[in-house]
Amino acid sequence: MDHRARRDKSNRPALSFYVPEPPARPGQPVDFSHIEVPEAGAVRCPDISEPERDMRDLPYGLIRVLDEKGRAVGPWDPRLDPDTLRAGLTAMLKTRLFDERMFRAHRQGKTSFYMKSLGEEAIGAAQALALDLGDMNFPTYRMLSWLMARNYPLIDLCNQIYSNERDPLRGRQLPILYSARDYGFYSLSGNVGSRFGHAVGWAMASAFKSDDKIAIGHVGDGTTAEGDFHEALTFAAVYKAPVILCVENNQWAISSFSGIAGAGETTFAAKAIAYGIPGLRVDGNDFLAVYAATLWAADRARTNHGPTLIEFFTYRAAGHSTSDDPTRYRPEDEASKWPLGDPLERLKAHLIAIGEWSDDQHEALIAELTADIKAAVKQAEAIGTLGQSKPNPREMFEDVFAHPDWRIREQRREAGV
Ligand SMILES: Cc1ncc(C[n+]2csc(CCOP(=O)(O)OP(=O)(O)O)c2C)c(N)n1
Repeated sequence: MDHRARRDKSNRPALSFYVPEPPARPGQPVDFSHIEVPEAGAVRCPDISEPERDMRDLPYGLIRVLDEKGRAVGPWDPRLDPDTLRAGLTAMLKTRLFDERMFRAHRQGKTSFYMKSLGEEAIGAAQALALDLGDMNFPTYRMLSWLMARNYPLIDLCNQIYSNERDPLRGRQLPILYSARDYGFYSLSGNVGSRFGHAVGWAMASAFKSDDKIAIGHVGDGTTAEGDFHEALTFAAVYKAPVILCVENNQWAISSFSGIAGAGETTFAAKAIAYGIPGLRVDGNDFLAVYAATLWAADRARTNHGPTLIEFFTYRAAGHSTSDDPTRYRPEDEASKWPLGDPLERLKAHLIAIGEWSDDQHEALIAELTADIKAAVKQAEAIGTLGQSKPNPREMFEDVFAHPDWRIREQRREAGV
């Protein structure tokens, strides 16, 4: 008799599997009780040369520098000068005002699509200032603040968003998938996981050429469930690529909450442990913590200590895009109750606390940036908004390959351009 048949199976429960659900749905009270917010300054800052096996506490902590009073505390304080802090604040504010203006432009039919960075502006702004010119960012679509911090021209953003004849990418990308090599901003890949692989490959190429430039790659929490994330981490770890790999855990992947990507089982930073590389978990709404963690990982990469995985713990305060309505899947007031606050308000409070900013200066900056944005929008609208003017169709066949192959020539002939 088969030994399996002798087992008594009658008392076994039926098999089941588990589908995680977010703690609150529309109409229910907001519930962030599962989120632990440790004191600012509580996490230690190890030397970059410390072996990875001695750093396995870091992915379970939360690196925070700014406390509730707006003071910078603890070992991760990057001790930035006031000009850098003001540059960060300006980039964040410019991003927020521009986002608001472009969201409205979408509702007015002037662009086909837009995505806001609301609540996540600290990440791109701090990293653009922390990393060197020449380093390469493989960004998400929520990193406009990087371009703002590096002073990318507003008019070029507007022309791309309006898909008009001066679109710097000549209609080859979605309105918000920017590409700005000279600003350290690699062509934004809409295939969400691919950016990690691109960043690792670019970093390895830089090392292969004995260059001194490093790469930084970004994905969202939802994208960590894709194979690309794990493949890139394997390559980065094995070849000790000079790269920083970041997960923006903004709690949502369109309408899927982060639990669907595994947030209930462990932290995203802790995924680093399986690959044998350091993982940092960082308050993504704390400009100073983002800056310090990025610099720490950059120092490791630049000194051939290998890659670092950083989880930025944050919250997507707006909808995923102009095509999304978040009130369908989460409580309407969830964003306003996010326990880590608003990154812009926190940096502003810090600058005021150290006597380097005031409410009046803030209001004046808003007025100045609003005027700049208005001027760029006006200039772009004179060239054309969606459907009013377009790049020449002939251009879609140009700059695709260094030497156009027969398919391109054939398609161009068929299109008659
Ligand atoms: C490979 C791939 N699959 C699916 C999509 C469609 N898509 C675009 S954004 C998105 C959600 C991504 O969520 P997350 O990684 O958490 O990033 P977030 O938008 O929250 O920053 C999806 C599924 C895509 N662009 N690429």
